[in-house]
Amino acid sequence: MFKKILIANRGEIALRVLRACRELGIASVAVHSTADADAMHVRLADESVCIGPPLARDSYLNMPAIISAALITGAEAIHPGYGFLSENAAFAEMVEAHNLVFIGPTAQHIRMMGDKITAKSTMADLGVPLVPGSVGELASLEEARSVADKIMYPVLIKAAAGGGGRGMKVARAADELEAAWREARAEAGAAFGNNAVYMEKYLDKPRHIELQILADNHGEVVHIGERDCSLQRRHQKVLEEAGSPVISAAQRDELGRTVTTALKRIGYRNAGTLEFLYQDGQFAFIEMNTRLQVEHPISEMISGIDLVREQIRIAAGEKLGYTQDDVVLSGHAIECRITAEDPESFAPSPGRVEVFHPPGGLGVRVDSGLYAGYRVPPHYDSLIAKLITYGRTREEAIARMKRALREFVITGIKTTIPLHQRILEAPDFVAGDYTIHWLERFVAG
Ligand code: MV4
Repeated sequence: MFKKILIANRGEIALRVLRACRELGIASVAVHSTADADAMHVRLADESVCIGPPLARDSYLNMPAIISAALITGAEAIHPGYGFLSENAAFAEMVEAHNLVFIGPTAQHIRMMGDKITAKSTMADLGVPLVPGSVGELASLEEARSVADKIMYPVLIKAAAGGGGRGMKVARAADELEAAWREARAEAGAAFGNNAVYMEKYLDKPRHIELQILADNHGEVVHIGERDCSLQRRHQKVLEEAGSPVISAAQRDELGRTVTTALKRIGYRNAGTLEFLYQDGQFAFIEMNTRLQVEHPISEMISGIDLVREQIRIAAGEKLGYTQDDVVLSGHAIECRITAEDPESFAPSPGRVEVFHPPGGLGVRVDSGLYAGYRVPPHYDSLIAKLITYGRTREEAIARMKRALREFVITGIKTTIPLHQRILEAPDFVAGDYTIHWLERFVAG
C-alpha cells in the first residue's frame, strides 16, 4: 500500500480523499492555489504545497506544478478527485512517466471513453444497449440526412468530444438538419478543438440514470447500483438519489450483468460510471465517466462501500476481495448539492461565511470544506456542501432530508438550501415522477 498520496484537487472532494487516506494510514499532501491558502483541505492534510495563482489553469490544472509537488514531497500516487485533471489522459501518462501512480483508469481507457463515438461503439460491440443513431462519426451532411431518415426525426447531433451539453443540437424535422449540423460542428470545433459529430434519435422525456462500477486489476468488476440524476439545471446536477425511484431490482440486476461483463472484456480498472438515458422502460447508454463522481456518496450510503478507499486499494494493485453477490444494496439515499448561489436567480454568491452549522443525527452526512469565517473564493465551482441522507425507505430519506435542511445554517452568503426545500415539498418529486426536464420548468415557474 502507498505511504503518501498527493490530492490534486480542492474543496469537499479533497477532504473526502484525505479522509480515506487517513483511515488507510496513508499520509496526504494537499496542493492549493494562492486563493485557497486558508482552505480546509490545506489545514487537514499532513503537508501542503502551493502550486500557483488563483486561476485553475495556473494551479489545479498546472500539470508540471502538481507533478513537481508530488516528487518534492515523496508522494507515490496522485488522486485527481473529480473535474480538473481527473479525465485528462495526458496527465495520467505524465504521472506514470514520473514513476508515480495515477489513482484512476489507464490513459488508454480515459481516451477511449473521452471520445463519445469510440465509447459508444465499444459498448455496442459488448452488447450494451444504445440509442438508435449513426454508427460512428457523421462524415457529411448527406450521411446525416440518410441516418436521420432511417431513425426518424427528431434527432440530436452531438460532439464526439462533448459533455455538459456543449456542441449538442436538436433537429426536429428535415428542414432543421442543415443548421443543426453546421452549429454542432462549429460549437464542437470551438469548444473542444475537434469537430467530429454523431447522431442519435432525440429522446423527449428521458431520465438520466447512471450505474456505479468498481473494477480491480485482477479481472473483478462489480456494480454498486444506479443513481437517478435527472434533476439538473443547465446540465448541472442539483439533487440525486440512489436507487432510482423507477428501477426494479430485476432491471438493476440485468443492466448490472451486461455492464460488468462488458467492462471485464475491455480490462477496465478503477471506479467508473456508465450514463444511460431511460425512457419507456428501456436503457440506452450515452457516455462513460472514468472518474469518481460528485454524487458518489449516495452509492456509498446504500452499499456501505467506501469508493475512495476502493480506488486507492485498486491503484495499489490490491484485489477487490469480493464479488457481486457480496454487494448488498439496501435502503435509499439522497444528495442535495448546496451551492453558493442565489436560490432564485442562480447568481454566484461568493464571500465570507458567518455562521456554519451543519445538521447531524442518524442517517445524515455532510461533505463540505466550509467553516465559519471561511471566504468562498469566486474563482471555482460554486459547490460548497453536499448534504446526504440515508433511510431504510425513500420516504425516510426524504423526511430526514427535510429535517436536515431545516437544521442547516449557513449565513453570510446565499445558498441553494431554500431551492432544495421547495423541491422536497413538490408532489412530483415526492411521487418520484420527474424527467430531465422537470427541474428547468420547476425553477422557471
Ligand atoms: C440526449 C438527450 C435526448 N436524447 N440524447 C445532455 C448532456 C449529455 N451528456 C447528454 N444529454 C442529453 N442527451 C438523446 N439521444 C437529452 C440530453 C439532455 C440531458 C441529459 C441528461 C440530463 C439532463 C439533460 C438535459 C438536457 C438534455
